[in-house]
This record gives sequence, structure tokens and C-alpha cells, in this order.
Amino acid sequence: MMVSEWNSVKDVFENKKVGDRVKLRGWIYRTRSSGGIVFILLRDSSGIVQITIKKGDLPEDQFRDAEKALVESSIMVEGIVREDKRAPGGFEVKADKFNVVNFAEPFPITKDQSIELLLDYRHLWLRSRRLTLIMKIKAELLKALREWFDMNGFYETTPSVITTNAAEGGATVFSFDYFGRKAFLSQTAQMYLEALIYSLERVWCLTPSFRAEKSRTPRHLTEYWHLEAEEAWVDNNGNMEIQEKLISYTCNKIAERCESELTELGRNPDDLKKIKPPFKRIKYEDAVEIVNQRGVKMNYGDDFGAPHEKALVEGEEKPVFVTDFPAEIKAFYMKENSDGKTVKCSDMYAPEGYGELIGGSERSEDIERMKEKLLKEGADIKNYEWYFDLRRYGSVPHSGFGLGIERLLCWITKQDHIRNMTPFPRTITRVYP
Ligand code: NSS
Repeated sequence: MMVSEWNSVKDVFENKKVGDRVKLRGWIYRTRSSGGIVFILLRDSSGIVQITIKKGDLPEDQFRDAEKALVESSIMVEGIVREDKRAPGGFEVKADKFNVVNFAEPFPITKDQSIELLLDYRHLWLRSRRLTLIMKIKAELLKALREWFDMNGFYETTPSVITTNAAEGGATVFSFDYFGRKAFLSQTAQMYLEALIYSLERVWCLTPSFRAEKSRTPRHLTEYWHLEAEEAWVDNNGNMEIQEKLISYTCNKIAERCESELTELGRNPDDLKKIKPPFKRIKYEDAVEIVNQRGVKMNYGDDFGAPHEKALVEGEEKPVFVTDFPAEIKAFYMKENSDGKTVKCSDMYAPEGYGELIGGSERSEDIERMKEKLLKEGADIKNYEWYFDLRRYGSVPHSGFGLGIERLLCWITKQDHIRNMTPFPRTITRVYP
């Protein structure tokens, strides 16, 4: 079957004129019949169009199949494009050929289902309008991010996700038996990216990251897509500049390329066009004060939770950075400031309370300090010897960051829960299907 023989639903609306003949294939999104007419909404990956099937316009058995076929049956249709104000989008196809490829059984998902049931049927719910729009935007998001790195001298690399290092803390690591030794699913590719800067200088990667976090929040998955970058000769400020340019470029491109999808999901594309560098930089100690002033209690040394993040970005239209966190609440690899108390790091928070999008820092070059901190965490130092080698052989100042793709997408699409940002969400209570 030649691909070019077939039209897409998009053709009906954009490339065809009234009276043109089209050949479509797809799935039944809705169906109803009245008298001798069946109205079917046909869905393909490009959109939804009304098909009108009138008794007498096509062989009797085909009309009966059209009457009988349930929602989600796969079909092939031929007919003529017509204007019809009542049809969604103002056009429809008047069928003169109708074939059912597969008669669907009664679809288990009907209106007003519980979230749990929808998650049990995730493999089928993926066909829903909302998830389709989100997955399309996700593809454009990944494309735009990649474009930015390509244009800015970064090499894409492919670090391993099987590791013996728990760089983001042993408490949230998934461990497993690796031929008799203990290994982990990676929480971050950072340490491997750090090894790659000595030859490539600016690197990035996109890998799944795993966090055995007990938190049941609308912002946490146990498996998420993690985009990370590492840059030689870049300090914490330079690192933030890279991040704000990357996020601005991506938001602007999505606004341009996904205008209708965003609008249908309730996000005004203009919100994303406004995202431009620079982003506000707030020191941690000032951020604590701001949050308290806005009526949300927080002590110096506390990490930001959802209510604090929300208070912090009140009235902001662009993401903001919080910098220079106390060393005790940050990872062992962050470079210390001269005050001996805080570290050269930045977390980027999305506007509208969407939470932390990015965590980044300048990296420590002090092997002894890092060892001290790791020992305090109860880590097995010998697994980190290779990492300390990076400091022993031609160490240079360097920085990097990690961006949660599903977090970014959740803000961009203005959705309320991270589970819809990925086809098969993994959370503490969900690993099927
Ligand atoms: O823990 S991070 O803040 N930082 C790192 O892992 C660094 N090692 C990255 C680096 O410098 N190369 O995680 C980075 C981002 C964070 O800002 C979130 O956007 C996202 O990863 N993240 C998550 N997304 C979804 N679910 C969970 N559980 C999650 N944890 C972090």
C-alpha cells in the first residue's frame, strides 16, 4: 500500500477544496445514526473530521457496517469534501466507500471515569484528545531543546543508566542485583557527563532517571526523562545564562509551532512568547525572607516545598532562579562559596506554582571535602574513586544542570498533574501497564 494514496484529516481542512475526493483511514472517535444517516467522527494522528454516511450512497453491506461499528473501530473511508457549518471545523466528508478494518469491542473507557480506572487502561486512554495533544507538544519540546544544543556547540552523548553511584542521595535510589554486586538505576547522568567534558567540553544527554521517592505529589514520578548538560570553563553564573537561553528558546518555539494544541489545552501561547532572558536571580536567604513575607512559614535551612515555591513565584511571568543554598541541604559535589556556608548552585522555579524545573551547580574540585560529605551520607567511597580521578587529571572549573522534561511540559501545557506528561507514568503505586 503506497503511503501517498492516503490523505490525512489535516488535508481535508488545509489542502483540499470542496468537491475534492479523499481517502482516509483512522479510528472512530464518536458515532451516531439517525434515520438513514450515520455520522462518524474519524480520528487520525493529524486530527478529527466528520464523515457522513448516507444509506443509498454506498453498497448496503458497507452502510450496515458503518451503523454497526463501535467507537475505536479502525476504518477506511473514501468520499467527497463538503462544507458543513454544523460539522467540527466546518467541513465533512460524504462517504461513498466505507470499510471496517477491525470491529472494536465495546470500549471500556466511557465518560466520567475515575483516575484509577483511566490509569489501569492507560494503553487505551493514550488515544484521548488531551493525551494526544500533550504527546505532540512533548515531541516538539524535545525537538526544540535538541535544536538549541545543536546550535550552541554542545555534543549529545549517551551515558549509562546502570551505575554504582547514587549522586543524589542513597535514600531515593532503586538498587538491584547486578551479577552478584549491587547496582543502581541512575538518578542522574551528571558524573558521567563530567567525565566527558575533558574531551568534548560541552555535552548534554537525555536519559531516563529514577527516584525511589515516597512523595505522592503532582510533581514526582519514579521514572522521568532527564535532560542534563555539563560545561567546561563555565561558572555558576554562566550556567544560569545557558539555562535561561535554553528555556526561552524552547518556550518561544513551542508557542510558535504548537499554537492550536496549546490553546486547546488552556495555555495561552503568548504566555510562552514572553519568556526571554534574563531570569530573576534570588539568593536563598532572600528567597526565605520573601516566602515568609508572603505568609508561608519557612526557616533558614529548610528546602522548598510546593507551598514555598508557589509563594516565591507569586506575580512572576518568567521562571526565577534561587541561588546559593546552604551546603547541608545540597549534594556533595557542589562547589562551596567563600562564606563556607553556602554552595554555588541554582534551582529554577516555574511561574504559576509549577515548581522546580532545573537543578544546577558549579562543581567542587576539592576531593577531601567531597569525601567528607559522602561519608556523612553513608556512601561507599570506593565507588567514587573514578570520579575523584577527574579532579586529579587536569581538572577545570565546570558547571552543569538537570532539567525534568515532564516538569517543563506540565508548566508549558498548563496541566495539573505530571502523570499525564508521560505515556506510562511510574509512581509509587503504579507500575502497570
Ligand atoms: O535532583 S536534581 O535537582 N539535580 C540533579 O539530579 C543534578 N545531578 C542534575 C545535574 O546537575 N546534572 O534533578 C534535576 C531535575 C529537577 O529540577 C526536576 O525538574 C527533575 O530533575 N526531577 C524530577 N522530575 C520528575 N519526578 C521526580 N521525582 C524528579 N526529581 C527530579
